[in-house]
Amino acid sequence: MRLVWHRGDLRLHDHPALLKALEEGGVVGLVVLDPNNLNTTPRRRAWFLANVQALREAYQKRGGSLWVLQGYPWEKVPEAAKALKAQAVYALKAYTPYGRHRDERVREALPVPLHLLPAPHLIPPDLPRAYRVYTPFRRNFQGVAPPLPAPEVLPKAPEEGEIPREASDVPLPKPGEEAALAGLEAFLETKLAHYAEARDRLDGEGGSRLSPYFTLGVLSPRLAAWEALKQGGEGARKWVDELLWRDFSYHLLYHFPRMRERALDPRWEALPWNGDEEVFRAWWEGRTGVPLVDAAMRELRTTGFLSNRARMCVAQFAVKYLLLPWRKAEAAFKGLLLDGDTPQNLQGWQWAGGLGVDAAPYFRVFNLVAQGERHDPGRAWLRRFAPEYASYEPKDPVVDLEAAKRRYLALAQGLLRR
Ligand code: FAD
Ligand code: IRF
Repeated sequence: MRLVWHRGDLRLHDHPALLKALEEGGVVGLVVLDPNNLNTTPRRRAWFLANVQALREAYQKRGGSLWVLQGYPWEKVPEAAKALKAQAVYALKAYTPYGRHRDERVREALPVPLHLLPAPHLIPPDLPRAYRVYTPFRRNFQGVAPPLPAPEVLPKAPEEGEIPREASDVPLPKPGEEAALAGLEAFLETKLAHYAEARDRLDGEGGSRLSPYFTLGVLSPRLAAWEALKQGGEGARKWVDELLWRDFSYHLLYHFPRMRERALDPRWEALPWNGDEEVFRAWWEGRTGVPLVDAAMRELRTTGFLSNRARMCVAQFAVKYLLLPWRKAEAAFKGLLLDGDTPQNLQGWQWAGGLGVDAAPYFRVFNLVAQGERHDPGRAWLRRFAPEYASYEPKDPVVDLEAAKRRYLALAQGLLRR
């Protein structure tokens, strides 16, 4: 008997560890509900638990079973291994600081081997050379290896553990890999061809909206890229580029774990951050008087999703215009996202905020009126989420946009001269 321990890979398709364990003999799936991961907002807990439930059903449908235990993995994985007399535990390699720490502790606590197989990324995040800039990182892309099929049948085994239910304060997408695969198919069929032009829409309708699935590994990025490239075209190339940005995020955090606490370019830490709680709340609650920012923050709160363009705008506004303490804003933002993911969110904030990720120059400061007019030309998105505004012109804004931009640029130039 072998244990297959699922963590951020709640699926059966394209799963090297599951297939490897099956080659060796009997298999039982395992999820450990880890207080260190589940210490988050109700919507994010609910999304994770709904996908654990869907994974259990996928195991059952094929005749197998998924154990779900609650507690610290270094206690629960050995307990499950002992109860099932497992000869080994199989999992996909984790690349985040906590994931790596956890896996070392589990390895020490386990009387049997823990086999960690490379997770299907497009570029392995743990390249020996560390890149801070996307373009040279991307040169390591050598094409996509074919995805692995899901097993059709799984060995029969006893089942153990209840999956708690949690109510979400936002509607959740349909959980599970079947829904994710259907979503992928629909995106490829109807939107991929126009992706290059439509991806910047503020309403997010140009993208796949598959991020909540990718974040929990309900959908394999390798399978997604494989299917897109099979279809081909400019849209496919652009979309795969975004999946490569996802790998770049994992790569950055793997090599620079300190970016959880500090800007990748630590010179920016010396900006005079504004600790005023009122200003933070205005941003957070979407009442800054800047229409684009207010619509975006309200969409995020009421749906758990936001387009990439809107994320860039609100993060940059928080960092460059308001000088809000960026880690506090980054963490709060992640709590609202169903796809909230430590590496991607850190990368996104440090890129949009010009804090050292990639070659994003500090002097790139969005004009939030022009951004709105350009990427929501009919203002349908603005009307939907911030109907009190008739246009993208600010109304009694918390900061004067021109003055705040000048102030930031002067501060930035001063820091770079030091
Ligand atoms: P699509 O356009 O369909 O792209 C396909 C997939 O590629 C996405 O699902 C995602 O997995 C990946 N991807 C796309 N854009 C990026 C990017 N810029 N960086 C990294 N990966 C990308 N994405 C998250 O999944 N979780 C986060 O916590 C997160 N935080 C972000 C914070 C900020 C400030 C910014 C600017 C971006 C953040 N992103 C994050 C990246 C991006 O905004 C979302 O992945 C994307 O908007 C999700 O929509 P989609 O699934 O329709 O993407
Ligand atoms: N992984 C687990 O093994 N156990 C859990 O309880 C997890 N809960 C999560 C909740 C949310 C909102 C997200 C992800 C998880 N994950 C859990 C996946 C982790 O990201 C993954 O285990 C990683 O290797 C360690 I989003 O952090």
